[in-house]
Amino acid sequence: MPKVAIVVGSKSDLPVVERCTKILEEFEISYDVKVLSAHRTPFETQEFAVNADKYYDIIIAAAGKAAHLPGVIASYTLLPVIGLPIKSSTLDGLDSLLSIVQMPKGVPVATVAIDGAENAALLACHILSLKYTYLKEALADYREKMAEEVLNN
Ligand code: RP5
Repeated sequence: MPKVAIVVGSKSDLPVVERCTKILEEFEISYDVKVLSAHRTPFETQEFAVNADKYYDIIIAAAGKAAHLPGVIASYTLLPVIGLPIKSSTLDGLDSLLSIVQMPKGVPVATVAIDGAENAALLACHILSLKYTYLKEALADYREKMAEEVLNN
């Protein structure tokens, strides 16, 4: 069974992440949500990231402001990390986006849009479908439903 770790930098990020967990539930993918901060709980964040590949296939890391959490986690694991920039500041989330997407070469973080929680979950499904091939059919159905919704309106 595929398993996703969703890490948020603060409890205040949870409302956005709920849209992500909804999609994972639609695809019947199990997940854990953890609150870990790269600067407030650096040791716990490191411990999580170092051991993450024992329990998870992929990590979604959501953070706002100077959003170093996804990059820090990515530096400790070979699992793919999807960064979800949270619009949590006076800069409308542009700070979060740039902090996550502008990773220097060597340690990539796959970054989705500001508050792009649904796409973070869907991208995780696409990556997971390489290993758990039954997800391909579910993704194809999802796309088909989306197209129908557009055409029937
Ligand atoms: C980041 O700072 C979190 O990811 C959150 O988006 C932002 C604000 O955190 P709080 O001050 O609401 O805890 O670490």
